[in-house]
Amino acid sequence: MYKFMTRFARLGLFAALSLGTSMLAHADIVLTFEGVGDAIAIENYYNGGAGGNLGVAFGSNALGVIDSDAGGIGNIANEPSANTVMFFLSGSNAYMNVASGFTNGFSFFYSSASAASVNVYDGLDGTGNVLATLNLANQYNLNCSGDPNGQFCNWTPVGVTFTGTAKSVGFGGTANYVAFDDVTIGNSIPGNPVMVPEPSAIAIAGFGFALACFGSKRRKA
Ligand SMILES: [Ca+2]
Ligand SMILES: [Ca+2]
Ligand SMILES: [Ca+2]
Repeated sequence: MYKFMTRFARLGLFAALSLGTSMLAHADIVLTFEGVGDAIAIENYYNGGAGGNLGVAFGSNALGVIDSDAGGIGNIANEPSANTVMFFLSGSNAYMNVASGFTNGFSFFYSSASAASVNVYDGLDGTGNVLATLNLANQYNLNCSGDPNGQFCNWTPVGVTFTGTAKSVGFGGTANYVAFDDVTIGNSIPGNPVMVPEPSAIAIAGFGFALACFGSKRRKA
């Protein structure tokens, strides 16, 4: 019993420390595009605009598009965060720039009417080295229906991890075929951070558990 408690306590402390450091080391950014507007260029919405000062800027071809069922022009349904997504009407200048850089991972949900690829670069505007490539399939209408309207109704999460520091993402080649939502910077799993357990709460719970184990060990000793 004594040895079991000692080992358990170490495990608890290790879990608390590793969760606390790995999950707090970087802040993921999830871009839902809610609030951008309909057929409105995203541009600096997340770079000091109404979406916050997140340091994320888009080329002028990246548009916010709202579901037609919500009053916009979007031919979409079941979007991961309703009712706005990102869409490119033309392919040139289709870059997302993060001037201060980002690490670890990149991910998003997509609905695509064409096979396509998205590249992560270590330079601005698609310059430098390709750090990672995300391949997209033609899946936009598979096994889904509108809400009540919208042909781009099937959404797939994709993500990559990479080493180095990324500064841009090239969405070129996806124009007029792919809708994106919940673009997530710093994580290979896209999504709403509200749905992820609070790292500080986990760390504190882990620490509490570890301390309880240490305490019981001490009492038994
Ligand atoms: Ca719809
Ligand atoms: Ca919808
Ligand atoms: Ca959205």
